[in-house]
Amino acid sequence: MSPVRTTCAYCGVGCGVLATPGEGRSVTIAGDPDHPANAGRLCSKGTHLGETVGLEGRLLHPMIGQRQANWNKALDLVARKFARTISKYGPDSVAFYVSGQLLTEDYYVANKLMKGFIGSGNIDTNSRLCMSSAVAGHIRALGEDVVPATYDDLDAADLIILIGSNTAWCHPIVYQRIQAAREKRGTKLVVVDPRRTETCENADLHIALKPGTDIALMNGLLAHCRRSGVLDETYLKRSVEVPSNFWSSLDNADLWTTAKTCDVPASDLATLFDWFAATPRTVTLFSQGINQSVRGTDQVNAITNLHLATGRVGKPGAAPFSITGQPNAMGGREVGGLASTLAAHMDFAPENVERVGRFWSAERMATKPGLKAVDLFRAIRRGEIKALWVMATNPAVSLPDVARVRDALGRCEFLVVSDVVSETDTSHYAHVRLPAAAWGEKDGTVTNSERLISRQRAFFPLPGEAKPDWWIVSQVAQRMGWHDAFNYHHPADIWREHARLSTYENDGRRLFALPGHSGALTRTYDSMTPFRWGGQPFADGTFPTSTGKARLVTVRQPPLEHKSAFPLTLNTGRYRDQWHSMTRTGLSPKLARHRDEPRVEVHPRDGTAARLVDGGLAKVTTAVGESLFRVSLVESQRRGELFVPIHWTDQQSTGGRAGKLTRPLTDPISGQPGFKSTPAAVSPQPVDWRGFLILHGETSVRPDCLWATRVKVQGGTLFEVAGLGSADALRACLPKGELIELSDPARGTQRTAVMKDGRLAAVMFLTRDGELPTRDWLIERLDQPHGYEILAGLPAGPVRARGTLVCVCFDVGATTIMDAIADQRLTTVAEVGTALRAGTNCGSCRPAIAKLLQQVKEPANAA
Ligand SMILES: Nc1nc2c(c(=O)[nH]1)N[C@H]1C(S)=C(S)[C@@H](COP(=O)(O)OP(=O)(O)OC[C@H]3O[C@@H](n4cnc5c(=O)[nH]c(N)nc54)[C@H](O)[C@@H]3O)O[C@H]1N2
Ligand SMILES: Nc1nc2c(c(=O)[nH]1)N[C@H]1C(S)=C(S)[C@@H](COP(=O)(O)OP(=O)(O)OC[C@H]3O[C@@H](n4cnc5c(=O)[nH]c(N)nc54)[C@H](O)[C@@H]3O)O[C@H]1N2
Ligand code: SF4
Ligand SMILES: [Mo]
Repeated sequence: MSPVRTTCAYCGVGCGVLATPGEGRSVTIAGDPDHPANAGRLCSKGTHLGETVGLEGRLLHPMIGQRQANWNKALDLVARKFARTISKYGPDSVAFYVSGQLLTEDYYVANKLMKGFIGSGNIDTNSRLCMSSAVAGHIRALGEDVVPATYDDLDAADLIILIGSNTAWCHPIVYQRIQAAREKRGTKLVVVDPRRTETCENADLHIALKPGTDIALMNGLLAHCRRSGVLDETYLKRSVEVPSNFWSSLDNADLWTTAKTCDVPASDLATLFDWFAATPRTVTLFSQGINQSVRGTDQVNAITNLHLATGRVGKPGAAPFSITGQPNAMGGREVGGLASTLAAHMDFAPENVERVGRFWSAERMATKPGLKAVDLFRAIRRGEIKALWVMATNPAVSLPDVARVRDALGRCEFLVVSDVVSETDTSHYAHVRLPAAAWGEKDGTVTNSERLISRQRAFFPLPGEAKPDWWIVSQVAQRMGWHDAFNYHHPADIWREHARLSTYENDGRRLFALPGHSGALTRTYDSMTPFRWGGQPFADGTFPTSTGKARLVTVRQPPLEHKSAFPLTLNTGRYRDQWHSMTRTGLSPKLARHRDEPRVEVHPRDGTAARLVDGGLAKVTTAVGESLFRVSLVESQRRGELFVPIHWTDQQSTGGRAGKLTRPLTDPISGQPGFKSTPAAVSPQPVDWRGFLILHGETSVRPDCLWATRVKVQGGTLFEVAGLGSADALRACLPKGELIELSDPARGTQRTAVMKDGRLAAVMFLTRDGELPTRDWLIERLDQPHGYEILAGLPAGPVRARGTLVCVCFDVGATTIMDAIADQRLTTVAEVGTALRAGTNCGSCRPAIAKLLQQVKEPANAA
């Protein structure tokens, strides 16, 4: 079969993918060389998409409670319950909570139903947790939520500042593009992040600022530009409104004060200041370290201030650049899927409500913004919102303070969840579960970080009774009585309407517009090639505000929180090879091995002070909850700070739960939660025993003990376990078969293997204070014939563990790489690639290899 051109399921880089379906549900994945976002490259997650498209765990039929139902019944029930709730309690008693992982067409229909026909603004999205500070910052500064940059600007820049972004892990193909620019034109790269992430490995400067001091940094930088005479006075006069107190608010922002507030060496800061002042072609790229803060909007404006005042916007290689997280975060913004926006980049101004109402022939337009995510779940908990429909997001994991969110979900009178997988922490509470079409089965458009619209295309038939999200929502709308307004037969019908609304009574004041698409034939839609809307925005120095000018916004660095019972600051974020709540990446044995357990990263000196042991367990506690993590003592953390990943859920683990720890505190303007900064404490968690289980094939067992994390491995499942008291209960996890056992009471070691028809079906190795072998050899032995020798856990000859997995494409570990560097005197990432192939496929691990090279070179500074 010839390859189908589609777009990656994951991040906002929006890479083009060539998918060639094979037998059954198999597919061969390659980067699309003709796609402008990636020119054929894919990162580790994109490369391994083929491992994640099986039907394991999929929701394939509508479910009412635990009973399978047909579509008719399920849709009727949803329509009836929503209609009844609305007629009894009014439109604001219902809500949708949707996602940047919906396609634009899905999003458009959901937004139209809620805001035009149900008549409430209560549709919010997980983009509230992700981009809403950028949206609010753009509207304040530029007049419209238009990202003023593209990836081409990264190619054309002489200085790139990555602030609050772990680009090497979260937007790897953009990171590779930045590295290419460094090689080609010597672009300087600065990373501003409290952690020394792998993004810093190939950077010219790392500013490890104290978290939450970004405003001080940006204001210091702007004050320096002013002193150095690099403000663009002509541009300021012509194109920017400046509040009267603006310049005086920067009076104290000298180098020394800034260095002190940010807790960074003044010499490093001086370097950054000089580079910035001297480099007109500067891009400042930011993401969650800026957005996810209780002062996120001000932080975004601190960045836009800097660019506006120096005239570095609307020109090649010069712009503030909010990089988006999800594949269609931008499409959601374009349709207006946030509770605070209406549709097609219009807000709730009365003339917009009237205009959109006319366009939709809407029966009952919402006239004011709805509740933002955190407030929405508060209202559900208070019983004010009685019916909720969740689509393509997992709020029981990803909202702050999930204990309260779960309480709200449990109290909700009617909860509908549309998802592709059957069991999620959220769907656990659902009254109705609706099976949605997944990536590879659904059809529509997505917009990436740089306003580039691409098609996602189906290459598999719909499995079971799964249906596209747009179809599900339209069916419910029709059954609620709005047949004509939701009579769509193909995503192209919705696309044309979306395009028509974007140009409807638009005299150019709304930059978001898709001229030429409202009449697109379905055939043309199907063969659509990627295109960007908006061109080079703001190139003429005018902005979509009432005066035509952009705005500087006075922003001040507030004092940081004073903590007593919780002396540390907890930061949360992402791992390179996992995606959010792991419903997809968790299915790939290769991706799972990069980090197979949730770790709390702690500076070694803080670790010692708290009596933590590297590789042991620790409990992280905050004002709202606690959770266990595996300890990782690393110099890459600043002192006083902890970092934990966001990916683990009830489905994979008893611990490692970031969502239990974060508080529901939000930015007053955007409503985005401050996920990156929670006062916390950490203490060691003693255990009586620890070990692992490896089971062949698929399994639904859940070990019942203090610590149990599961990961998919080649041919089976690996559980890391630890506990208190007796470990006997774990035996219930073993399958039936012939047991071979070995025990060493002196060390409290118990090793058990289960054979089925002479082949290895399971192993369980537990110990109190003995050694445990590496898991890899045992994993490879699954389903092989074995005898007692399996209980050694190692082959008979000499072995070398490969260490933590670095290159998932070629299965190369850190120890193997370090040995090769030392033995073969390798000095560059390319030489390591030639020797071991590591880093030569997707390239996501190249920063990690660079870090290992550095460690071999400077063992004293090794992390
Ligand atoms: N591998 C992978 N990639 C992903 C995702 C994924 O789940 N996995 N998710 C996607 C999504 S939806 C998103 S939103 C993006 C997120 O992409 P990123 O924003 O790059 O990812 P995060 O790890 O959330 O956080 C970024 C960095 O902010 C830093 N930070 C914390 N506090 C501060 C601070 O006060 N100031 C500054 N300057 N920095 C701070 C953190 O230390 C962290 O390294 O990634 C996308 N890409
Ligand atoms: N502490 C902390 N919390 C965070 C963050 C953080 O940095 N720190 N980051 C926040 C950010 S930026 C984000 S974006 C969120 C992400 O958080 P979530 O959106 O909750 O995470 P996902 O796991 O991506 O959830 C997507 C769900 O949709 C399902 N799904 C996938 N495709 C489809 C589809 O086509 N249709 C339907 N109906 N369902 C589908 C998946 O199976 C999965 O259950 O987490 C936020 N939470
Ligand atoms: S960078 Fe990776 S995860 Fe993001 S779109 Fe490209 S291939 Fe997919
Ligand atoms: Mo996100």
